[in-house]
Parts: sequence; C-alpha cells; structure tokens
Amino acid sequence: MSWVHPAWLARLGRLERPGRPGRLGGDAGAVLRLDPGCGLGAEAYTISRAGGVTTVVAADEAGLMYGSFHALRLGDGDLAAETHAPAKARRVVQHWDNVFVHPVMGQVERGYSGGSVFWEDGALTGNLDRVGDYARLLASTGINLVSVNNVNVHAGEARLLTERIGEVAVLAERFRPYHIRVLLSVSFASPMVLGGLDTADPGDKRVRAWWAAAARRVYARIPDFGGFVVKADSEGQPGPYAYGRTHADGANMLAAALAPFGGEVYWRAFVYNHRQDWRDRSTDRARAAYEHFAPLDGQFADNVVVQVKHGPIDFQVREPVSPVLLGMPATRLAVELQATQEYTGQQRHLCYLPPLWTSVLSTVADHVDAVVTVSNVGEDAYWTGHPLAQANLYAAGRLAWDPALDPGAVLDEWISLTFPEAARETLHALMDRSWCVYEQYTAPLGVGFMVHPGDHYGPDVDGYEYSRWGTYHFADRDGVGVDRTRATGTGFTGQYPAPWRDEYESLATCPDELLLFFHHVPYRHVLRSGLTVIQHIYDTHFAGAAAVTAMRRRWAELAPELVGAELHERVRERLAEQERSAVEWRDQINTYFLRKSGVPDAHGRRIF
Ligand code: GCV
Repeated sequence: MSWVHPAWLARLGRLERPGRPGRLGGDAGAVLRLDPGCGLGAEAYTISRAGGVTTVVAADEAGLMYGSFHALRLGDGDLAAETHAPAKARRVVQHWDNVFVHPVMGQVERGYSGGSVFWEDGALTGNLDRVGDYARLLASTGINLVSVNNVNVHAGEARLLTERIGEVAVLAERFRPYHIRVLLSVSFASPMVLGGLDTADPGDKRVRAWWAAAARRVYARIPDFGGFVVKADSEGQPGPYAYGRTHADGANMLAAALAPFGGEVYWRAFVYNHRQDWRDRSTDRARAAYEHFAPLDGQFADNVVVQVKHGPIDFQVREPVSPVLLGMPATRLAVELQATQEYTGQQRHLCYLPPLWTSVLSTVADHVDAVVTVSNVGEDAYWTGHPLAQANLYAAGRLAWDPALDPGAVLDEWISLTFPEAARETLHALMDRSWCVYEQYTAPLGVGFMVHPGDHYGPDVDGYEYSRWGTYHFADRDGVGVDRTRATGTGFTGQYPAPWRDEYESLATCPDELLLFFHHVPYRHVLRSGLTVIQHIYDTHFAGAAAVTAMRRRWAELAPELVGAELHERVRERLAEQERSAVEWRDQINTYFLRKSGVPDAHGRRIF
C-alpha cells in the first residue's frame, strides 16, 4: 500500500485489515479499517472522528485511500460518521504531452508549465519518482484515470502502442499504487502506420484483427490498462470517414479489441471542418459535433464513452453547454474540461475555472459517465506554471468526485491545505471572481475567439475573422454577434431540447452573457441588465482591467514569508503580466468597437 506515504504514518496511525489488526506506526491518530463486508461500494468510505481518533472504513483499498486523504483534509474536532462515494466512477485527467518535442507545439501542446512529467525529448522521463509524486497528488484529488500522451498522435508517439508499450507500463506501475489506471491516445491509422497494412478501414477484417492483437499485447504488459483515447477526423487526425464509415464504426472496432480485457474507448466528439471558407455563411462550427454524433445515438458499444468538450466551440471563457451532452441519451458520455487555460490566460493570468465548470456540470452531470480534464501540469517546480493554477487541478478531481460541490468551498479547501490561515483572505480576494474578471476584459458576451491566432494569447479582434477555423464574430458598423437562431440564423438553437432551444432563440430570454453567441445585435441593443451592448463592452473592459490592478496591489500587500518568497515572486511577476495584458485587451477591444460603431463611451473615458 504505497499510498500510505511515510509522512502520513504519524498522522494516520493504525491500519486494520480483516483478521490482521495492525499498527503501521506513529501515534494512533486514525484507524483505517478494510472491511469487505461493510456494505460500501467501490471506492466509497465512511469517516468519523471521536476523542481525537479518526476512523475510516471501506470495502476496498481504494476507498480506504480516499478516506485517508479525506482525513488529511479534516480540521479539528469530532465528526459524526459520514459516508462518501464518488458520483462518477471515471474521473480522468488527460495530458496533451508529446513524446518528441513538436516543432510548433513543443513538448506539451498548449502546455504552460514547462516540459512533460512523462516524456523528455523523445524518451521516457528519467524522473520516475516525480511521476509517483504526481500519482499521489492526483489520487488525493480523486482522479483515477490518466492519459499520458497527446490526442494529436504523431508518428513517433504512435509507437507507444506497440514497440514502446514497455514505457507506458513503467508509468502505469507508478500510478497503480494510487489506484489510477493509465489510458493511451492512439492513432486511428495505427494499422497502417505501425502494422504495415494498406488500410485502417474498420470494415476490413485484417484491420480488426490487428487492433485485437495490439490490445492483447498491451494487456500482457499492463493488466489494468484503462483504454484508448481517440481524436479521429479532427484537425488532420485520421479517422473512419476516409473509408465511408461512421464514428460509431470506428469507435466500436477499438471497443471490440478492448472489451475482452475490460478496457474502454474515449472517443472525442471534437469533429468539425477546420478548412472552412469564411465567406460561407451556411456552415456553423457550433453545429458540427451534434451533426456528426447525435444521429449515432444508441449505436456505440457499451465500452465506448463519447467525450464531448463542454461547449460547442473550444474552451472559450463563456460558451453555452454543448447540445451533444443533452442530445445522446442512449450513449455513454464524458464532459471534457480544460485546466490548461489555453484560452483563459495560459497560466500567465490568474483564472480560477471551477465556477465555469460547475455552471456546466449543474446541467450535464446527470447525463455523463465521466468527467475529463485536460491537465495543466508540467515539470514546473509548482507543478503548474502559475502556482495558484494548482487550484484548478485540485478542483478538477474534487468536482469529478462530486460535481455538486461548491466551487468556493473547494477553493477554500485547497487554500487551507496549501497556505497558512493568514493568507486565506488575500487568496479568496484574488481568486473567487478571477474567471469573471478574465471574462470582463476579454471577448464580450459569449462571442469568443478574439485571440491572437496560433498561440491563442492576447487580443487580436479580427485575428480569426477571415480564417478557415469557423470562429467569427461578424462585427460591422451596425452590430456584432453570430445569428444562430432558427428564425434567421444558422439554426443552432434547434439542436437544444426545451427549454434551452427557446430560451436561446429569443432576444427577450437569451442570457446576457451568451447574447453574442446566439444573436447578431445592434450596438445600441439594450441588454437585460439595462445597459446597451456597446456600453457594456466599455464598462466591463474598464472594470476588468481595474480589477486586475487591484489584484496585483492586493498581492503586493501580502507578506512574502506567508507563502514563501519564491512563490510570492512568481505570482507577483504573473500578476504584472496579467495587468499589462488586461490593459492591452481593454484598449484593443474598446478602440475596435468605438471605431466600428462610432458610439462614444457614456462616461467619456479614454479610448484610442
Ligand atoms: C490537442 C484546440 C487546440 C489544439 C487541441 C485541440 C483538441 O484546437 O488549439 O491544440 O489539440 O483543441 O482539443 O484536440
């Protein structure tokens, strides 16, 4: 039981197993009782505390481990017995780590925390102890599945499935003691790239046999292997469309190969035309995932989980919930969140994302079997490039375990576990509203994608406007936003069930924060808040940038010794960059819309 870290023994006292009561060391601050007959389900535990002794009871070792982590989170005082069980059996972190440094994307695609914890310049990391530490870290949050390579599977990375599977097995060994199973991203073209076949057609029995043999070899090395993650027919990755097959055909072929061993396929629904002509107004990227997948509802094998990004576009600061998550009742689904902050400040900006995530989970938690989060971890000494971005990772695990948790309470938990009490107020002041602040100074009212093309950092209002990526705002002299109504627009609102289809369709009921996602409106359109769209843009951009200045000042007032001088300095430097960037966002967005609309700021503030 290597999850019982030596440092815990002093705090966690005795370990009792059936017929083998025992004392592992230290003073008996806790009793961990493994009792297969206790009636609890897998991974669940009961925890109580009386007279200074904490007791954890579970039917399996995983439950005992999660209960032990809970014990470490407890404050002082007695606790009446509470039972905790995970809401979701699949709590996943996925890495976009390349094995070989990619000429454009680097070692970790969209990674902002240094190199990969798993791979280094083509080789397995030499620092396997850190992988073990990472496993314990993830387990302490509740994560139980991890994928170790990028969903964009390049030729070198494809070999992890075959000749380099031993390296994946080494990683799996480090995760196993923490009850975390490993997933591997695989290329749909593997039978050709690795197997020398002339096709990857799911209808070809040689292809099916190749996958069956590949899965057998994987399980011979990693008996508890979790399964495959697949990005197919998406942004250049190969997929079943090349053979006139559906995504269900493709996913089910892999599922059949994994089924004898209990493995699963995480098949991504991030499928859209990334070579769109910006002149073509009939194509709407928001519609794509639903159009590709909803007609296949009920056709996926039992061990396929269709993995859906939480919004219809791509991890923008504000999007509606993807209609795919509400429209495939006969399919096992996963919701995909992104901790790495590709479009939310790339860990140079402080942006605590769980308020966004819970706004999604409150709608979709009952519809999904798994919560998947794209990792924000790298080689950085703090694990995350922004030390306070650790809170996003922590919350990813905690919310996968219990999507109903309050994001503020989860943040408070993380702060208590990480910093002294005297720093708590400052951290809340900086972090509680940081997602809203980020939204204020960036793309307004759900319109999204006003970022610099390619690296996705900083403002570039028209950067994607005449591109092939399908992410447009359609600002002209009269107004802004994308008409996605059934009445006059792309019809995207029609992909939602009631009541959303009508709520989003009508200007009278569409929430302000999503207005420009669903409607093209004049600048003087009056929001439900009572402000015009143009005045809202000016006000929020001034307020957002000012809020960042206040955050920067507040941090400067915190005594460095409370959090450690190095960490204090790292956060100071990040906040300085966030302030610079927020001012740039404010001025570019405000100037752009003043020039387009000709409508002055009601408060006469400086716009360029
Ligand atoms: C891993 C976005 C990102 C890509 C990412 C892709 C995906 O388009 O910019 O870097 O690729 O999403 O989720 O597959």
